[in-house]
Amino acid sequence: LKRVADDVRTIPEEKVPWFPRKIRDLDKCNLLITKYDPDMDQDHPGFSDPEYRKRRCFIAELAANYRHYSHVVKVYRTLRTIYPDLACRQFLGGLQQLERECGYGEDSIPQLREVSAFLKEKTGFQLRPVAGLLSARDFLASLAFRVFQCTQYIRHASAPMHSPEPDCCHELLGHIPMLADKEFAQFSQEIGLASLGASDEDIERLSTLYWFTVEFGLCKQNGTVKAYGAGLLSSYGELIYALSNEPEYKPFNPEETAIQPYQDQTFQPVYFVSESFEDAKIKMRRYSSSIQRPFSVRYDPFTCSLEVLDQP
Ligand code: HBI
Ligand code: FE
Repeated sequence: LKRVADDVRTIPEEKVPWFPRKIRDLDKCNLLITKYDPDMDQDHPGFSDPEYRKRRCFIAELAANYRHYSHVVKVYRTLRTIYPDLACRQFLGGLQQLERECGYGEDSIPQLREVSAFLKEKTGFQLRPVAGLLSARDFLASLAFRVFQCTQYIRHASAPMHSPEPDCCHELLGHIPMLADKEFAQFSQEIGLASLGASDEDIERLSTLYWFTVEFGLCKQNGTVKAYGAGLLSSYGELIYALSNEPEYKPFNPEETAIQPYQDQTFQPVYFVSESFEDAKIKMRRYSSSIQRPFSVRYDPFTCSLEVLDQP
């Protein structure tokens, strides 16, 4: 049984107009009829309003540059197949909710505003757009307020499975599902609170802790090891590698984890395994209270502000 569209191609002398066959072909369905647009049509009510025409042009240009990002489809599809075996239960639960309630799917990239509203309801976390990689101090400070700084651009299409910097695939697939978990949200805020006003050396140790937990953390679950780190959950290659028997595992212990040298160019040689998020949070809290600061901080969720208490 031959499909009609295949037949079309086999009869070259019968010219049938081209038509789209895949959703990404809609990128080519872009022929505009301009005769009624205000640049061409003297009867258009906006014809003599340069401000209006400028703004219309700006918005129209965004539409003209819209592309169906098929490499993002590939990222989503490839990772989605291995999550059930390798991702922790909290991640899988979060992702499922995002797929049901928030427009996650291989053919759609949700809006930051929607995902932020979703998280706000689940754990009080909110997203704020960021222009790129922030300094560790600034990035960690936002976590104290349950704000996650989220990049919005997409990785380059020539390398769909890798990005040297955070991009929206990394944020949406790696971080967001985890931030929908209450225990993990609390753990993240804990690191943020510990970073406020800390010395450069303490910031360095806290970012190493962040690296080996939030980005590359593993945890025990029903007798097996699963991934919860966003760097793993957004990288097909490293996710498989981290849960193979190649790398070394060490138990998560903030004092030791905070001084472990790390790799941001290749796979990690060592991963830290937590007993549970509850356990990681308790250990993290104990570690942060050991950081010397001449004051202590408390976050007031009612006013979304910090109370700084001077220590006697
Ligand atoms: N900036 N935008 C952004 N996203 C991150 O995930 C991020 C960052 N700056 C530093 C950082 N992560 C970590 O490597 C730690 O230093 C906190
Ligand atoms: Fe990240």
